[in-house]
Amino acid sequence: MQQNFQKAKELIDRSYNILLTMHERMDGDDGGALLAITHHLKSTGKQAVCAIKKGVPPSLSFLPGSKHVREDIGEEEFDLLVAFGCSDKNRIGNEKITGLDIAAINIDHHPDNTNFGDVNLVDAGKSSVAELVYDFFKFCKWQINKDVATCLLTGIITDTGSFMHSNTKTSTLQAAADLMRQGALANKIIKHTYHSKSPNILKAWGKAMENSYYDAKHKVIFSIMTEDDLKETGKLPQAAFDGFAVTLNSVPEAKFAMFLRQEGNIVKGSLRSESYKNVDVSKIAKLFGGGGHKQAAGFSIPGRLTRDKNGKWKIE
Ligand SMILES: [Mn+2]
Repeated sequence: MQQNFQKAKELIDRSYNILLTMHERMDGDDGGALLAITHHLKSTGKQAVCAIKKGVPPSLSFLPGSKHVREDIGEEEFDLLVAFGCSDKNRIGNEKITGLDIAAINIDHHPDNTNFGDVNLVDAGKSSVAELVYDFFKFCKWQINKDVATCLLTGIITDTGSFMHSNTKTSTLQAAADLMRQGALANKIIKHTYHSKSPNILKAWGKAMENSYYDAKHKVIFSIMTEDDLKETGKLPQAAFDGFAVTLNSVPEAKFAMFLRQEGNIVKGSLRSESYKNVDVSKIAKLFGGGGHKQAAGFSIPGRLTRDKNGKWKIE
């Protein structure tokens, strides 16, 4: 990794117009890492443009620098692309960006990353892209100010479930402690990312809890939110169910948790498990065209959740 860090640093050092991007629907980890590097680039006088399909969700608008994130690029020219959390280039979801003929740095911690970059900073052993980018800052001896620290700690906190998941290693806690020393406030980040739900979202979670079902034969806990269920809850923000699959995954006997919900004409699936359960949920997600990590994965497929006359769920 040190060699790749060196190559990435050299590429950044000799570039001036840098485009930073990630997969659509910014999350705390890739988004935090992207903004942290943006802060550094701007502090050195470089042009840094952040373009993310569908922009910043309200839960992450507290991140310093988030108001500069755009949903698309214009006619400007770039000499370097930095992509965060994309296992392959198409996950960027913007043909204008994927079609650019410029050098690319690919930063990720998905085990199925295709190493599409000219330089790849990919380590599936890291808790988060943010922890990897923290190591990169340290390698480059770049200054970690309060804004950078807040962005990186947000990535670590959101990807470790506030240090509750098994990906929390001693290196993760050491990085988090150092980021707090630089001024990042863990309690404030946790408040923004986990403990701010509208009454409507709480009701929707209640409905999703009520719909949960434990299949004792296959040892799976699942829940389904149909269009009808969602009608009752009213219009919800996109991130309304973030974290629900983690809560569903509280049953010790269940090998994994699966949460399916209708979102327009798409069925979204979230899967969670734990290391001691020895299930690779990313393999299940892959069957449906999705992906992710061993213990946290997801997919989206076009279709509609329906129930047949025997009470069996289907996606039509
Ligand atoms: Mn991540």
